Amino acid sequence: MTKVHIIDVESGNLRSLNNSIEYIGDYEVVYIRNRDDFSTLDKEITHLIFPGVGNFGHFVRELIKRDLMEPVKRYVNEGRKLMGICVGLQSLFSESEESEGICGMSLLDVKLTKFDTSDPTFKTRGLLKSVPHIGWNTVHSLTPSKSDRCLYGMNTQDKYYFVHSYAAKVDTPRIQNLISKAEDSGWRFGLSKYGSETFVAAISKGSFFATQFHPEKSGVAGLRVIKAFLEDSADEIINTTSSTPSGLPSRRIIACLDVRTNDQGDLVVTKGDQYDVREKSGSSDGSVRNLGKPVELALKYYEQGADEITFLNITSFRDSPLTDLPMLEVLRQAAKNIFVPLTVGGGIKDMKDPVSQEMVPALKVAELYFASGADKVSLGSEAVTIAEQYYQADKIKSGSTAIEQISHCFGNQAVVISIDPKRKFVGSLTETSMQCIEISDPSKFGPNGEKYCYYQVTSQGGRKLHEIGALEVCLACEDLGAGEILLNSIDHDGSNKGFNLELLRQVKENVSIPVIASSGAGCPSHFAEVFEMDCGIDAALGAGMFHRGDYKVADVKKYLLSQGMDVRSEMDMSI
Ligand code: 1PR
Repeated sequence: MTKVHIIDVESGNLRSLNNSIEYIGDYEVVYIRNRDDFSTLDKEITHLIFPGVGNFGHFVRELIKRDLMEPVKRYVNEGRKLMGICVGLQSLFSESEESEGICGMSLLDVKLTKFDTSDPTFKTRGLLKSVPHIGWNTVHSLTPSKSDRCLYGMNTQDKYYFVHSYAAKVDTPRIQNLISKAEDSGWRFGLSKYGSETFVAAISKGSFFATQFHPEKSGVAGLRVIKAFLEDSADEIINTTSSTPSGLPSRRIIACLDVRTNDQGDLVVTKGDQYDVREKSGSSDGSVRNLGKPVELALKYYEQGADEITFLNITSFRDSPLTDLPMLEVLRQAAKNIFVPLTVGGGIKDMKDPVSQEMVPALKVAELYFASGADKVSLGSEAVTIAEQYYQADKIKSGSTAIEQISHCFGNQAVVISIDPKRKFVGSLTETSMQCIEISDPSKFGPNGEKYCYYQVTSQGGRKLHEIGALEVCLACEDLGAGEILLNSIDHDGSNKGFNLELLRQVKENVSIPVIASSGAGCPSHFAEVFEMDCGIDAALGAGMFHRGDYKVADVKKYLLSQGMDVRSEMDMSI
């Protein structure tokens, strides 16, 4: 069995990478966690993978702490085979605006900079560009080289999964200089575009290769890239005819699975109407609605083309995830065969270990989920508490909240906030300090003729109301370091009447992180409606319509394509 070595600084989900390698062929994964491991294993390393997620400074500091900077650099300079991924690629540059004063490996003397939220491509439409850049994008330009090496099975027609806020942008003189000399120097660059900013998506030189995107999360297209690296088919013919890139990632379609234990003790996917998941009639009246098994359904949606899968453990505010091993097992099993991002939510907060009675920080709970195969964790109830405390403390950041701690270690792209708001009518703007929406259509005024509303946030699965609005929670969480918002709407949940456009617009127009539209999807045109709204939403989630089998994920994508919208479609699942 061929060995593949992976540098592991224990920050982020390496399980998926491991799984993708084992899925591709008869490989054994061996981890290198410090210099001693490196020295011991050095002679047997033929293929080294260097993945990184999260914060540039945190990642580089971990490499230094483990004394791995020098051996990795030496290994590359010896011309041996290495594949860097995401922050693994970034750390090969000299520095990043994300962590001033921290030096990377400087294989290329380039400083990474943050994407510009006021990018003109979006600004001219009155929008902020969402940062992080999360989603599926093309690598449109593969610079030629005299070297016979190509970029490892990459194809300009395929889409790859990116998630990052900082990048090596090509508008800097240093990168332009490197690209202009690429022909002679042997460096090859794959470029992508986000809005009007073009950045380095992949680089290679000799046996060295690195991608900004996550091949292990890029479906079959990504598996082909890893396979090409492992099989040394670097000089495979690739399609270099690129169409003009739009700079906009594909619309993301997410399948969501609300998971809980039913009355028989089995873990099932359920789905409620306005959060009530019990059957209302028939022989099973009163029992938890059972729509299928979590791993089987997740795999089905992956094969139908879902761009991400979200698991929400909807009762974990009662059952601690520390003892909720079946949910961790669901993730482990799902991550074996699903190669798109997996998000998990439910019960992520500081908590007491029910066995040892010791306090366990939310960061540790999140680590459990990441180690089981999650790429992102979603905070629900805890996010509301954090937002309330943030305003009580006059917006001063303590550094100790779950959002700050998880985003510091794993990057803000790994922290999703899931919000469960309910519409609340307001007679006059002086009645509340929340930012309100003015209702223009009189037929939609409140029961007492109220002309305003805001969205009051709930926690604990809709059971507890809080004196805070959805927008206020989102703004607080964004400031604290959340990377994405999963915006539910209890009023629309399970209704099949379409997404809550009013709420989505209010939030998306005021935050610059991506917002996932959730609740109410009943047919493919509802997805088109939310994307057409032109407030910058490019991800939408469906649950009931997929679980009931009314539509497949592929039906939604087919419809969006027919409406001229860009989606990722993988017709050929073979690697
Ligand atoms: O509070 O951190 O423990 O997290 C609990 C998580 O579980 C939260 O993300 C919360 O939204 C979710 N949750 C809690 N109770 C319920 C429930 O339904 N009784 N589900 C629940 C929330 C919302 C979406 C749903 C969409 C789309 N479900 O996930 O799938 O509304 O549905 P549709 O397309 O069928 O309309 P914590």
